[in-house]
Formats: sequence, C-alpha cells, structure tokens
Amino acid sequence: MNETIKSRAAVAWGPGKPLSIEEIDVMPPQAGEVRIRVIASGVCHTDAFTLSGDDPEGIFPAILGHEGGGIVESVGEGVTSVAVGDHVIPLYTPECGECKFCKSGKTNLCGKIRDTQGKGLMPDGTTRFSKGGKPIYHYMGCSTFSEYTVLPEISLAKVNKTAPLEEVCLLGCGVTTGMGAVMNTAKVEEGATVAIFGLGGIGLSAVIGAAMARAGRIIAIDINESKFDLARQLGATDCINPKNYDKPIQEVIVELTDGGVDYSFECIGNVNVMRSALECCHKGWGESIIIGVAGAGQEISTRPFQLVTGRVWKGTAFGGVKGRSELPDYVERYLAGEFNLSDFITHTMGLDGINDAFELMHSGESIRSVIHF
Ligand code: NAD
Ligand code: AHE
Ligand code: ZN
Ligand code: ZN
Repeated sequence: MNETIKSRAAVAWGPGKPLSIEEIDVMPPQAGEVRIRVIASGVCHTDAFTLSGDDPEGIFPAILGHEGGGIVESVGEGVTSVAVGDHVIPLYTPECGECKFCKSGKTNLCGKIRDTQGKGLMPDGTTRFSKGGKPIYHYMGCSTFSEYTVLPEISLAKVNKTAPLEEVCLLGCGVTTGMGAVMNTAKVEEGATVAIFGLGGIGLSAVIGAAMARAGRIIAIDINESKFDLARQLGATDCINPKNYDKPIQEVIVELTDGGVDYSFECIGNVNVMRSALECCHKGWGESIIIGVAGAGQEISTRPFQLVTGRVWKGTAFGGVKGRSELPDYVERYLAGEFNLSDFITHTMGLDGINDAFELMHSGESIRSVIHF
C-alpha cells in the first residue's frame, strides 16, 4: 500500500508530559525502507529516561518505543531482505554489514545511520510521521508506540513466524541486552562469581544469562525486595538489599566472595552504583559491565588504582548482539524452550493504558509492561 495511512500512536509532546494518544499520518516507506504494523511493544526504562528529559538526544515531539514486534505492511523501492507479511523485530542497533563497525568483527554497533537516528530522522533526513502537517520525530530508529511505523530495512530482524510477537518483542531490547551482556560482552564462564545490580527487565535477563553460562554464584542486588523471588527462580543464589547494610555494598560483596566477583553488571543507570559495581570486582581480573543509561551531565568515577590493579570497566549496547544476523537465533532458542519470556510480562495493556505502564515501572510494580495494539 503505497500511500499515507492513519495510525494510532502515543505521542511524546514534550519532556515530563504524559504520552498522548493521537491519530497521526504515517507516510509510505521510501527507498530502502519498510512500513510495519506493530503487534506489541514492551516499555523499557530507556523510554522513560528519554521522556523524562534526561536524554541528551531526546527530541520532541516524538513517538517513543523500541522493544517491538510487528508484521511488514509494505516495502519501499529496492528492499529485498523482507517482504509483506514477514514477522520482524525492530532494531535500534541496525546491521548494515558494510560500514567499518559492521566489518570490524569487534562490535555490534553499526555506523551507517547513527547520526540521523540520533536526531529522530530517517536516513534521508526527514520524518515519516506527522500530525496536521507538522512533523513528529522518530525514536531510536524504531518508534514502536505507534500502530504503524517506518524503519530502514537494515533496522529489521526477520524472525520465525510461529513466535508470538507479544512475547518476543522483549527480545527487541531488554532480554537480549541482559543475556547478551553476560554471554557476549563479559563472556562469563562456568563457575564464575557474578554480581547483578538492578533487577528490572535487564538485570533479570542478566540473571538468566548467568545461569545459562553456569556461573557458580549469582548475587542479585536491588533496593526493591519484591524482585527477589523471580531473581531466585531464574537462578540467583544470593539476593541482597544494600539498604540493609551500614557500609558500602561493594565492601559487603567483597567480604562475601573472598575478595570480589569475577563479573558485575550495572543494570540501573545510577553512576554511584556503577562505581560500586566496579569496586566489588576481584583484584587482578574482575570485569564490570555498564548496561544502565545515565542522564545528561552525569559521569562515573573511581580511583584509577582500581584499574591499575586489574579491574576492567566495560559497557555494552544491546548486549553486543548483531541484530539481523544473530537475533533470529535468540527467537529460535526461545521457541526451543531455552528460556522463558512470560515471566517478565507482569502487565499488558492497550495503547490507551500506556501511561499506566510508565507509572508501574516507576513504582517498581512491573518487570515489563507490554502494549498490545
Ligand atoms: P527497570 O526500571 O525495570 O529496573 C531497574 C531496577 O533497578 C529496579 O528493579 C530498581 O528497583 C533497581 N534499582 C534502582 N535503584 C537502585 C539502587 N540504587 N540499587 C539497587 N537497585 C536499584 O529498568 P530496566 O528496563 O531493567 O533498565 C535498566 C537500565 O538499563 C536503564 O538505565 C535502561 O535505560 C538501561 N538499558 C540499557 C540498554 C543497553 O543496551 N545498554 C538496554 C536496555 C536498557
Ligand atoms: N541517547 C543517550 C544514550 C542512550 C543509550 O545509551 N542507548 C543504548 C540503548 S538503551 C536501550 O534501552 C545504546 O544502544 N547506545 C548506543 C548508541 O549508539 O546509542 C545519550 O546519552 O545520548
Ligand atoms: Zn531498551
Ligand atoms: Zn554497519
């Protein structure tokens, strides 16, 4: 269908404002682009981060959402890798296969469209969304809080049609990020001791990854103890609330683990916790992986001596996973029963309820809310 269509969408008109459900116009896909019907979208903390105004790349008005699953509705000129009716997961980390990042073999970050993506634009520098003739910006190249959205072809992973999009949408960000951080970025080995800070969708997925890697000890840390039951069910061996101690949590963990953990993961976005996560690592080899996203102007710090004495500080985006070539296999592994996704979906709602999803996240009641279109 090569025409502009109407779509229900949750529009972020400005920082700190609730999303507003609107009927918007969505242009047809241009050359190298694909228009999809979104079936479901998870709500990730990064959506809330950008909506809060803390994201230096936050731009308004925009359609947020980046953890979706959908079906190809139409394709633009020259699109060959997906066809109408294919089931797809949008990728905020595309994979062009041609840029120096893609060819490096060292990273999943792709440079091809990163500049325009960060400005809320399609690669040709324009938007496909509008209301009353005024442009609405894209978000992370995905904008899954709209019934219809347009993405570059390189930003779509084609996945098995038998997988329920209402669940595998979580592989579009949270679950892949947490599992991938453990398996690709840290490469946790059997028997390792691991600390995971923050037990939301990302941290609990890191717990799953650590259990799959057969880590010997998985220490799960959160200030909200209601997260502990699921963490234990997924494989955490110790659950710790830092509020129950009168000394820094890194000291507690170092004492518990005969000198520190082999790997730690910060899954919150709090720069003070990032420091704790580094400093609870074992001298000589402990590695700390930053997953959480911190607001504009915030910086991490530690004594350089922590690094001089062998601790390593790393970060990861989308768990180091290359979306087009590797994500379809995550879907297959889910279908094969290697891990469960329904555990994460504590709430579902229609698009009209999307602001409730943000409230449930902020109050700590949800792991993931999934919007069904
Ligand atoms: P969430 O809100 O669902 O979970 C955060 C958890 O951290 C909650 O359980 C909360 O109780 C806990 N927490 C908050 N402050 C804490 C503290 N001081 N000490 C211990 N626990 C604390 O968030 P999420 O969706 O799981 O996302 C987590 C972070 O990861 C966010 O910063 C998000 O932006 C980021 N993220 C990064 C990537 C990436 O590719 N790097 C991908 C997805 C999400
Ligand atoms: N725009 C922010 C950075 C946000 C950020 O770090 N995003 C992660 C994904 S979070 C998904 O929930 C990411 O992929 N980063 C790599 C990239 O290229 O954006 C800022 O600080 O400017
Ligand atoms: Zn996310
Ligand atoms: Zn590339």
